[in-house]
Amino acid sequence: MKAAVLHQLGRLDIDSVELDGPRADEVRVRTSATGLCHSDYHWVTGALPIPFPAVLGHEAAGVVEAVGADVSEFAPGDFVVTCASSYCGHCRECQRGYSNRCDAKPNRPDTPQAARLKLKGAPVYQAGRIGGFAEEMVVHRTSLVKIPQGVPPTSAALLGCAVLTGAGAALNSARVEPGSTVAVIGCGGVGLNTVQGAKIAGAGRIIAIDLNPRKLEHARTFGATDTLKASADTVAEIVEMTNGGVDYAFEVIGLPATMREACLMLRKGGTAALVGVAKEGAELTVPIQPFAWKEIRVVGSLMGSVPFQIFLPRLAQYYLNGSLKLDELVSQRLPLADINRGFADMASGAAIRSVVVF
Ligand code: COD
Ligand code: ZN
Repeated sequence: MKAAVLHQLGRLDIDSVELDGPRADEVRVRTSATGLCHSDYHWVTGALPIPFPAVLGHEAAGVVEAVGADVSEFAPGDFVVTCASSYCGHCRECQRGYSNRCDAKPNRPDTPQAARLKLKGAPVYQAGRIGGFAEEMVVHRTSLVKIPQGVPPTSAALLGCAVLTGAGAALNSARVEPGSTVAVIGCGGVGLNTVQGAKIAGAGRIIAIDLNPRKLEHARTFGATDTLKASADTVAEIVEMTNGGVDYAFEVIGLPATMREACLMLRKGGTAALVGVAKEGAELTVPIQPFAWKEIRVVGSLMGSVPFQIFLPRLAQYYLNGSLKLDELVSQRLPLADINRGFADMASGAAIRSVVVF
């Protein structure tokens, strides 16, 4: 089968690879569509390390082709979405209900010893234990969830990362309260979903902040009530616009400077949620006194902060009843052969999400 393979930094090559499995607790899925996430781009550029060769892509939708002997929850023909939050079910985090933080992700088919993907007999790493930029995927059963029919595959694919991460930050990590004032710094594929998550939560005012004016226009269509072009004065402008600061500030880029701004733009009792992941070793510097005088809080956010098997069908239902936009997140559909163009459009800021369709 065909796959886009990362052999070196900077570009993907289309190769014929061999796929093995499913083994007992795995599922083989024919890929319908896979979104290009900024994390994939970080691997392409080397901003995040990954072993070579690798098949990237973790935000996929497809149809189950075959299930392993121990899999009873899926059957051939099921419409499924992938998520990188596979889990063991036994560790402390899973047992507390936070399988997104699982300590012992199962059955690592992405390790050379257990590789399900091979190129001329040599192991190929499956990014996110998924490898969605390929015609088929063999994944652990805990990397999948069934999605109701009626969500088009190109839209459904985005549920597993961009929508889960973005909307989950607002609805689960920070638990935005009805009527509150929210700022979202960085309105890309993930941040726009934080905007619509805040809207679903009933936020009274949602201020979108981005360097790119086109992203601000998009943010309005996803529910932002106000927009602000990011500048050196972002914090002062937000404090002025809101008469003292916001109840919730989301950083959805991954930069220490904008994370600091998220903390500084809070009103008393406000919460900053850090969704972006900064470079290895990066540190956040913020004044300490507001933690006491203003009782501000800073929270992390990983893959929506909940078990995705519960949250993604709920998000699909929001789409089906018209309260969550998915189709509008898809800027372009690409054949696998044009995947490098999709990453170029991400780098230039031209696309919200580009989706490879098979
Ligand atoms: N000020 C304001 N806006 C900015 C700035 C800045 N200094 N720099 C960039 N931006 C804007 C860009 O214009 C763009 O609109 C947006 O920030 C970034 O959007 P995208 O579409 O490029 O990126 P996303 O939305 O796909 O990804 C953002 C993440 C924060 C999720 C990502 O970069 C990241 O940190 N990934 C790892 C975290 C994670 O858990 N991800 C989920 C699993 S992959
Ligand atoms: Zn992602």
